[in-house]
Amino acid sequence: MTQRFGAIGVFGRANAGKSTLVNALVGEPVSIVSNRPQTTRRRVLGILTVGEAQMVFCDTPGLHAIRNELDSFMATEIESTTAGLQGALYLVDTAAPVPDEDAVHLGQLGPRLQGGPVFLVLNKIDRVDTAALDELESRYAALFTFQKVFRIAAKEGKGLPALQECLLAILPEGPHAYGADDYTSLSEREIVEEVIREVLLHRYSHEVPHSVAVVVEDFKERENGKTFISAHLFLEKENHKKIVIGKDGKGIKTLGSMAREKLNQLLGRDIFLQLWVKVRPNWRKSGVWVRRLGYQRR
Ligand SMILES: Nc1nc2c(ncn2[C@@H]2O[C@H](COP(=O)(O)OP(=O)(O)OP(=O)(O)O)[C@@H](O)[C@H]2O)c(=O)[nH]1
Ligand SMILES: [Mg+2]
Repeated sequence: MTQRFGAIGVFGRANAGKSTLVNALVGEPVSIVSNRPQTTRRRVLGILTVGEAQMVFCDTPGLHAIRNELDSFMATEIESTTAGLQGALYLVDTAAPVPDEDAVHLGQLGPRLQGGPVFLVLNKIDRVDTAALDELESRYAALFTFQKVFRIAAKEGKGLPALQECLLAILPEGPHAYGADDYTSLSEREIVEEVIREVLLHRYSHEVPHSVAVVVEDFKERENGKTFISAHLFLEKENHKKIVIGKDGKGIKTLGSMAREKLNQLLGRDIFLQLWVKVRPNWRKSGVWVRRLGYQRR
């Protein structure tokens, strides 16, 4: 049988549920999720192979205002994802919609998608009644020409089979770009960095999670069968460092064991994880540091 292949961009405001949807479609935790906006910082590819069809979902950072160099990097990640797509999903958090902002974003995205179909995906329908959804659907239909509208609850997998079926139908003939068992574009190092950041996002509120960048400095297999990983956590302020380290180092210890547990499972082997906390004032405002901490085109 002939192979079919295509890439689907996943766009929308921060916190709309893009990463949750990509994970649910792929069936693996490809992209980290949190209830805080701006969780995803760079494009992450989730790969789904169904028989002769292979789809690559390009999860993007949420669209938001640009205040620093990290935000600029995130905006470029969104823009650079728009080329070569077979189609795009535009996600809306129906429990907290901001149609005016979405209108601006769709106006910018539309021309870049070069006529490819854009599907409106109304997410989190578990939190909204049907009448409100009907109203929202009409409002969005007036903003942009969507090929089709889907109503889903990504977190519980509701409405996903119909969406997947529709996307499979738009894939053109073409060879697969990935192996049948591949499901992510991230390297093991990147997975470690993202998992540590995800645990931080879940454990801390306020500025701490936004101010962190995680860099794996060392990653090696030891003779005792364990994988040794050393990672640096860069924070913007001394008091953030204090918060993360915690009283008598308890905070960083808990963070380390939570991350290790997740990583043991994800990487399928025994991990020894060492975490170091550093302060790099205002790194998000410095182009040089943003790049040095891994936020650059690859
Ligand atoms: N109730 C409900 N919550 C959801 C649903 N889908 C996602 N969420 C929650 O919405 C929050 C944001 O989800 P993410 O997947 O991180 O959102 P995102 O669009 O990737 O966010 P950024 O990466 O910050 O742009 C998380 O707390 C999810 O658990 C859903 O269908 N129903
Ligand atoms: Mg995300």
